[in-house]
Order: sequence, then C-alpha cells, then structure tokens
Amino acid sequence: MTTRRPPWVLAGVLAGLAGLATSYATAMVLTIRESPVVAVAEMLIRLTPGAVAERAISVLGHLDKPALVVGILVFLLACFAGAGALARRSWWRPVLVWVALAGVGLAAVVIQRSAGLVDALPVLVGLLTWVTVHSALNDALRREQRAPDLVSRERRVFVMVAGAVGLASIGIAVAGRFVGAGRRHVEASRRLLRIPGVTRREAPASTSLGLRGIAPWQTPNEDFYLIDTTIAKPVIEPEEWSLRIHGLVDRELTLSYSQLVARQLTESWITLSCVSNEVGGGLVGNARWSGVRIADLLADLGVADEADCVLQTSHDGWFCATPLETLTDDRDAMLAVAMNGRPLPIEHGFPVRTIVPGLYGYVSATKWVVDLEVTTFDQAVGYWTTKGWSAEGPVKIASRIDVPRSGDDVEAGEVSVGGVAWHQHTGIASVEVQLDGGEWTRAELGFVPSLDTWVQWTVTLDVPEGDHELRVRATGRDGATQTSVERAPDPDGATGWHTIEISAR
Ligand SMILES: Nc1nc2c(c(=O)[nH]1)N[C@H]1C(S)=C(S)[C@@H](COP(=O)(O)O)O[C@H]1N2
Ligand SMILES: [Mo]
Repeated sequence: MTTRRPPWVLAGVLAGLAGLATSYATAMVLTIRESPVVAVAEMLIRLTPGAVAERAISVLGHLDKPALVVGILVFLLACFAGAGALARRSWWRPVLVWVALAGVGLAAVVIQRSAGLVDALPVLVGLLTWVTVHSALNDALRREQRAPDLVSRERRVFVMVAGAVGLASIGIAVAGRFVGAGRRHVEASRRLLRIPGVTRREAPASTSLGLRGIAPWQTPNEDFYLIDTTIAKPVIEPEEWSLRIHGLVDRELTLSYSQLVARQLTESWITLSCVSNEVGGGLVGNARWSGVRIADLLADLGVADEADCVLQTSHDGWFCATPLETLTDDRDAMLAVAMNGRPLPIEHGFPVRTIVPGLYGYVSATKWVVDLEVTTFDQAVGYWTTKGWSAEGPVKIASRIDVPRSGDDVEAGEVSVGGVAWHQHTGIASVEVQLDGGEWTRAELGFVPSLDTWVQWTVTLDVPEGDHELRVRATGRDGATQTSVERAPDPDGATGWHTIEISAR
C-alpha cells in the first residue's frame, strides 16, 4: 500500500533540499564565494552565446540572474522529485541522480577563476547529505512497506524523520546565511575603504622583457599564491581590528586600524615566496605593498637589548617568530594594509598583515596579524618551527624557466627562453642558461626598482633538432651562485637548478 508515490517523492525533495542547505552553509562558512547553485548559474551564463544572453537581459532586465537561479532551483526540485520516485524501485538509481547533479555543480565550481580544492567541499558536503538523508528516509519508507500492519507507527517515524530533516535544513541554511552576511559585510567595507597614501601604480616598464609566457613581473592579486592553515578565512572589520605590541619594550602599545593608517605609509615592490616552493614551482609572487614600517614603530616603543625576535600572532591563532634584526634594519618590513594599490584581499590578510623582504612567508608574513611580542628565540617558536622547519627562514636564491614549458615541442633554430629569478634583499646579479650540459649563456635581465623583487630574464639559444635539456642558475649580488645540489623544501627551502626537457624539430 505504500507503493503510493507521494511519500517517496517527498523523501527525494526533502533530501534534495537538505543537501542544498548544507552545501550552501558550507560555502558560506568556508569561502567568500557564492553557493554551488550560483556557480552553476555563472557557468550557464558563460556558456550562453552572447546574443541569447543579451536577449535574456533585454527581456528580463536586471532580473536575468535571479531568474536564472530560480530556474535552476525549479529544475533541481524536479530532479529531487524524480530521484525520490526512482527510489521506490531501486536504491541505486537515485544515487545516480545525486552524483550527476553533484558532477555538474563540481564542474561549475572548479572552472571558476583561481578555484582550489576547498571550493569543491560544499558540493561534496551536499552530495553526502543527499545520499545519507535520502537513504535514511527511504529506509523508513521501506520498513513501512514491509510491515503493513504497523503502518501507523512506521508512518509516524517517517513523518518525524522527514520533519527533522526539513527543520535541520532550514536551520543550517539560516546559520550559513548569518555567517555569510558577516563575510559580505567585511567584503563591502573592504571595497569601500579608501586608505590615504595608498596609490595605484603600474609596474615600471623596464621590469618586463615582453616575452610571452613569463610570469608577469607584477602578480595580480587574484593570481597571487595562497598559503595558510585556515579553512574559514578570518573576516575582520577594520574597526574591530587592533594590534598589540608588547614584551621586551619600554612602552606597550595597542593600535587601532585608524591609528595605524594615520601613520606615515611606505610603498614598495616586494616579492613574497613560500619555503615549501619546489624548484621551478609557483609559490612566489611580486606585488606593491603599502604599509607602516615596523622599524619606526619599534623605535618609538624602545626595544630592550636582549630581544632578538618578534613573536607574531594572527587572529586565527597562527604564529611565527621573526628575527628582530629583519624588522629593525633598513629594509621595508611593514604592517601592510594594501596590495597592488587595493586594500588587502580577505584571503591575503585583510585588514593588516606583515611583509618582510628577504624572509620566507612562514617566519614573517603573518596574515590577519593582531599581536607582536618582542621576545627572544629561546622563548618563542613559530607554528612551522614546531613541525620541524628551520627557526630562521632567509630566502634562498632561486631561478625558474617559464618559457618554454617542460615537455614543449619547439621549432629548431633560435629559441627564446625566459623566466624569473629571485633572492629578496640580496638581489640578482646574473642569470645563466645551459643547453644539454654545455656552455652557460648569460641572460638579459629586466631592470628592477630594488633588491627585494624578482627579475625577469630572457635569452635566445640556438637549439638543433632533437631532444634537449635546459637548465637555469642565478648569481646573487653577493657573488654567490645558486647551488646545483638538489634538496627538498624541508626544513629551510629547496635548492637545485630548475631543469626542463624540450624537443626541437
Ligand atoms: N595567519 C596566517 N598567516 C600566514 C600563514 C598562515 O598559515 N596563517 N602562512 C604563511 C605562509 S607559510 C606563507 S608562504 C604566506 C603566504 O601568504 P599569501 O597566502 O598571502 O601568499 O603567509 C604566511 N602567513
Ligand atoms: Mo609558506
């Protein structure tokens, strides 16, 4: 008698809504992006031929996007109902529906600009919810089927489970909405923020050698590598932010955001790199940072002689110990408030982070920084130092071939080769390239404004037909040439020459 359709359809719809709710809440909690449903809408917009899109916009006006999202939701409801009806006969058919829907969501999410693994999580959480909730509801219905005389009891069980799922979904979605609202609010504050003294400037023309395929000298914010230990990025309103500077100082200080930005701002081009970067890897970027020099702040407060490091702590509880010297010498170590002329992106540490030229990020570049304690290295350890990484993290000289890419086929003859090289706060004196273990050929270097940034390099090589190996090495302004000894990033940065294979025909 319970082969009646409606409860099965209802189970499908409820499971579907529950999955949407958990995936939406996950998206809100984890990222500043919209939910997978919106990602699908954006994908459809991108896939829509321009003429059709224009027609839709002219018919619907500014309601085109909301209309699309509503359309997707209606379609989803139909799929949920369908999955519910399928469950009457077999347990696996509805699973196919859930997996197919999740597949579309996943595709939409991963093609988004600078999408990462974390962006896939809402879809996976949604899928998991669909499958578990639906099977729980179906179990209740099947039990009812098997024991017709107990129908009224089993029916109550089903109604209760269904009701609980419905309420939980509403609760989860509302909670997600609440968290999301905080995020959106901070994102809005950030967009509206105008920080006096922060200027937008193009990279000096001399820094770029114009060879296609080399990493642009200035890394756009949205392409800058991201490394941190948090999943849900801290969202901090500038008015709520403050920084406490204490420890071995004559005078403690707590700075508000407006007090910080009222101070003299310094702007400089600085390349940031990660100790985990492999030879030839991409965990490095160059930006124009605006902020307050830490040396000036510390000088105002008076630092005790025995101090040799600063323990930095972030809003999310991450911490690192930075050699005091690097924060007080003539380099532009700063509390940065802007990146490439814009307030820091949330994921890069909004509203304030530290930047120290010449040190790897793990010992210096604290995002969402809220506490600086002047102390000594025998008192303080950093997060990564407790996990076996070296206490001090001066960057090592490095060079990378960007063009051609390893595995490329090139035309035999003159081949343009190019890439980047960096040794922050020491500077790059020369870059050389070697074909198949032969002579080293010196590359042309871009002209950079300081010792703290990477340089682009290019060279033209005569490459005969056949398979070849290309290597690069750099020499710093201190006269030291990059070592050929290959070492893994752990514990203080990778070494070795970036080597690629190409074939010429
Ligand atoms: N709060 C916080 N700050 C942090 C980290 C972190 O995990 N949490 N990681 C550090 C590391 S290892 C690096 S390489 C840089 C990366 O900065 P980015 O994500 O802006 O490129 O941030 C540093 N600052
Ligand atoms: Mo890092």
